Amino acid sequence: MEGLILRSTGSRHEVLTEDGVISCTIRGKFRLQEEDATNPVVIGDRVVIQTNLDGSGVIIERLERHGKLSRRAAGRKVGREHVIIANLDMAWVVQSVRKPRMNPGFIDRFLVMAEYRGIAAGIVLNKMDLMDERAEEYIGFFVELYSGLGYPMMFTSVEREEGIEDLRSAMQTGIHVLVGPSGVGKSSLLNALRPNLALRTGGISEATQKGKHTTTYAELLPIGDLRLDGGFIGDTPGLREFGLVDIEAGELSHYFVEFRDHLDDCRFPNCTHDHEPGCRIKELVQDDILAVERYESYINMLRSIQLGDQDVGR
Ligand SMILES: Nc1nc2c(ncn2[C@@H]2O[C@H](COP(=O)(O)OP(=O)(O)O)[C@@H](O)[C@H]2O)c(=O)[nH]1
Ligand SMILES: [Mg+2]
Ligand SMILES: [Zn+2]
Repeated sequence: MEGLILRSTGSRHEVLTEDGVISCTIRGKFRLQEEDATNPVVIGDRVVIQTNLDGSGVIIERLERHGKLSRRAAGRKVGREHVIIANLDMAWVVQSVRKPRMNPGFIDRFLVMAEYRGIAAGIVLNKMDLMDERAEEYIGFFVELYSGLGYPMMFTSVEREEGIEDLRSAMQTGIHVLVGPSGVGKSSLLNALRPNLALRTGGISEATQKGKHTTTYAELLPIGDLRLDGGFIGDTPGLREFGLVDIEAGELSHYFVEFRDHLDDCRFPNCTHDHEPGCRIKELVQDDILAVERYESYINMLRSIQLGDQDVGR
């Protein structure tokens, strides 16, 4: 029987099947095949299980993954891949109008990682109730920029219960995640999307304007009815952003969607669009055809990669 991993705690895995949720262990042999990963199954994995007479189950196979989200493992298992969620269909970066203010550098890093991993990306702009004239001017420009690039945008206010229905509709099928810095309202959005479930939301500290992070274990939460073909949202601890892990300087420009069509027009085929003469990208930036804000993000990320410090430049 096939199923979907909803939650993994230690050696117990909750698997959604046509017959409901079945608590499973993993067949010992299966574990050994996974030498390069820290965790044999993660939320979002599609698996094959066998059921026991007592109603529990055993995972005997993991189906091929697509759209996985991972980071490098730390500590004892350093260097191995630590997969956080598998079969991710869409990642939404959450930003707030104010407190904290929308951060285009964060959005660009997120979009680049999503492009690199082949995961569809969207932007949720929360705390629309905090919009004022100054914020409007700053944000209006970026709203146009990102929608122009083809990224879906959602505008929400948990406070006023606005835009939540639109976001919920966009999540009716597939596996989604909300990614974003502390305090932008991810937990509040999760609560609003799933009114039956009360997650804890961290209070925002006036001094630092940073909310508390309260998620403690990973799980897939159904958006509507609990069905295999329904929509899910992955709630995972520590998923604030995707690092720039593994992207090489020479390929970075491919993940800026609006650069792609012009990359063959630079004088040098290995142009990094930085200092080289005859760079078409720089020309288009000077002519205001490509947004200088995106180019600056590109250069910031390029520097981070060149320095080998893939988390700076934020
Ligand atoms: N004004 C306003 N505050 C919000 C909104 N959504 C969340 N907040 C507040 O922002 C703070 C951080 O929210 P939280 O959901 O914990 O953010 P998280 O760190 O991204 O999970 C809390 O005090 C929320 O009540 C909103 O739409 N408008
Ligand atoms: Mg939270
Ligand atoms: Zn160039």
